[in-house]
Amino acid sequence: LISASRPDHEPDRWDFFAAMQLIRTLEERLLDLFGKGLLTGTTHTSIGQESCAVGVIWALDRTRDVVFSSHRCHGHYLALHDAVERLVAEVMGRATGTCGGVGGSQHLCDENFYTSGVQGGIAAAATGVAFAEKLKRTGAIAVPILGDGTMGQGVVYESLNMASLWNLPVLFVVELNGWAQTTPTQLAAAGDLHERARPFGIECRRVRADDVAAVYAAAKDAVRVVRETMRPVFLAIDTYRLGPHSKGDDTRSAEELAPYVAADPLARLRSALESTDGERVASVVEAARARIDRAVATATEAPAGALREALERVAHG
Ligand SMILES: Cc1ncc(C[n+]2csc(CCOP(=O)(O)OP(=O)(O)O)c2C)c(N)n1
Repeated sequence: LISASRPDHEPDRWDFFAAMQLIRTLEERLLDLFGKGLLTGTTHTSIGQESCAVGVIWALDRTRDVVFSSHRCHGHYLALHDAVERLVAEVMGRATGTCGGVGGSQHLCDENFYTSGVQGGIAAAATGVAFAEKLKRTGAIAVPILGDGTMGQGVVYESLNMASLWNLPVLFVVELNGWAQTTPTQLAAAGDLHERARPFGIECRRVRADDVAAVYAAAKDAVRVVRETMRPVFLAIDTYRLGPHSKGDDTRSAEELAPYVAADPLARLRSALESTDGERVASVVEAARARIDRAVATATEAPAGALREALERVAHG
């Protein structure tokens, strides 16, 4: 079974590829299902940003670290818990979904994984959880994964302040994808976002998302520092969103996207691996497709969750 969670051994390029391909396949399928009118609500894909999810999440201790993600959360969730079937059922509003179909795409809650569609709130939640973990002496760290647009939210700065002042084990991650919905980051944020946490006395690090192994190495070292020093670290990842903000809402032209499509980290990894073993690449791609097919078929047959049931009652009397 193709898996999005970290293997027991130190991951190699094939492991990274399989996990990123599974995330891409799932999210392309979700867009397709929305297009066919088979899903309701909304969804935000991380197409083009999969190396951030896999690189950061695989650097964590999955058994105790606590991850907080945003509206763009599927990749983070799969990299942590590999719960393809529960996620598909959740987005389809089924009782078998991660949250019984009540949370949908943006509001997942599963053991040490939480998401919220309210921009910035996760920074404060993660800071509070880090405080609790510190008091309990668990050795766990909290990891809020934010977007560059969310760096305009005041609560993020309150959280950076408290995390630094109280020496809390928080790894603040920001995925700098250049856009907040339809607003380019450079029209909304003054100064250098890579250095945003420095005035709070927080060490700022950066990495490019082009190479998932580099993201993994940078995140691993940042996690080590947070755990050893019990101090927050701020990790900025330069990436790019290749898909629309949510479903069809893309104001960017094909010319603007073209160089980023050509530099797609997943496509580049795939062609590097194809030059060593094309058949193995094809079988990874096929295994991802087959797993998503099965997950969609199973969820389609599953009973409706409480929210969907209530909505259907309202619609049909
Ligand atoms: C408090 C709040 N304000 C506004 C929104 C609407 N909103 C949803 S996503 C988004 C853009 C977020 O941009 P960014 O943080 O860069 O993340 P990205 O979508 O690029 O991953 C906005 C403004 C929201 N969900 N919450």
